[in-house]
Amino acid sequence: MRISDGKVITCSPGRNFVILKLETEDGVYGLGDATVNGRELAVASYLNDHVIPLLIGRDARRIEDIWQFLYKGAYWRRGPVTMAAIAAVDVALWDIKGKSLDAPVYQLLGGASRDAVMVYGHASGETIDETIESVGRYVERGYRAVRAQCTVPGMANTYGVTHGDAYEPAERGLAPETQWSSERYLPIVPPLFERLRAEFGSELHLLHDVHHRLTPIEAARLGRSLEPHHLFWLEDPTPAENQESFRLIRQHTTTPLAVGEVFNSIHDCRQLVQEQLIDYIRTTAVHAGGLSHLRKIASLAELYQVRTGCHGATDLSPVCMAAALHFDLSVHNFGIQEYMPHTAETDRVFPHRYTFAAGSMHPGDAPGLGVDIDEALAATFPYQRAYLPIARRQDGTMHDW
Ligand code: GCO
Ligand code: MG
Repeated sequence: MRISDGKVITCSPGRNFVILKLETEDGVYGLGDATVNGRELAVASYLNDHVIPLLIGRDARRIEDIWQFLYKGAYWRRGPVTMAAIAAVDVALWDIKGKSLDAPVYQLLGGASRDAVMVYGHASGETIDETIESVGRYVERGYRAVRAQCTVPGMANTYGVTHGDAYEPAERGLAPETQWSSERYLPIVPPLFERLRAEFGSELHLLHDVHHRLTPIEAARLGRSLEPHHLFWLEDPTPAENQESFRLIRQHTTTPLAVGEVFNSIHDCRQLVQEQLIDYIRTTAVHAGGLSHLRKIASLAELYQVRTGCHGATDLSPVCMAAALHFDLSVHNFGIQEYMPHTAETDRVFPHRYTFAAGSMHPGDAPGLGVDIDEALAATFPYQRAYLPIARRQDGTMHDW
């Protein structure tokens, strides 16, 4: 079962995606997601110019060997571009294996460990009242877990606040500038969750994303002040390059922590997991080396009772979403899956078999990943340059977005 062709498809049905399609001489093909939001074409070039030529003629069944070949063979290892490219190959090969064995990928990963996968949706509002209404709409749709974000007074374009359901962090054109003030942000979060608990009772899982904005001691203070409202998790409280800073947060609060959407290797997760500084690891298939590498991260995490919480924003294509759901359904230490529905155009370009019902999702039982691409339709949505916003403090200093 030799790989006979590889093609990179860049398209923009509402937002940019980079998809790898690998074909075998037997006529079976597989898809992998290679989208790195705001830096898409770097991965497209890495695949086209450096990876696809190496794949032609290789046995598509040897997934682990091809993974190691691309990782060790690059010499310069890791990093988001390299790991997203390896991920795309890996996920496409799992798709091919599933199709050739007539089995959904989750069956190849050990079979279902649960009936369905609990997901969380994204609620937000300009005010606390609006955010409560937004959470209520998710509850009405059956969600049992909701992330809540609220505009920081005086800060237009606060991270995570949307108008309508199709929240999209990247914007076409050049990177927009937003403002940030931790002083204004910190006081609004505890009253938001106090009101949400009063409104929705203790069973609804509530989540919040700090998006790397606070210092460790500010994060510790926020975590402690949220303890009475028992969040499911507080996400990315501080940038995680310096993982020791999580020791400080952990010393001060029992609010559960989730980190890792920007990680791309098990080595990025190692200290946080082994020192039990976090409760949920957020890596997902595209940015962390594909299903093969994600399974290793989850196995490491399982030893320390850290559970998975795969990133699932709109910049992760339906191909990645499907891969994540096969992983989530099978992995023992699953925690939760993020779910931001894609635009109608994206759903049309990527017909898929995964479904949502009663706050949970299922990848479906089609062979492989259960997701396809309509290439002719994709071609009608050409790539458009787009960037994530940047953030500056009120005196103009660059801040983590
Ligand atoms: C999340 C994330 C996203 C990221 C986005 C960047 O928790 O969903 O923080 O909203 O900002 O994926 O491309
Ligand atoms: Mg996040």
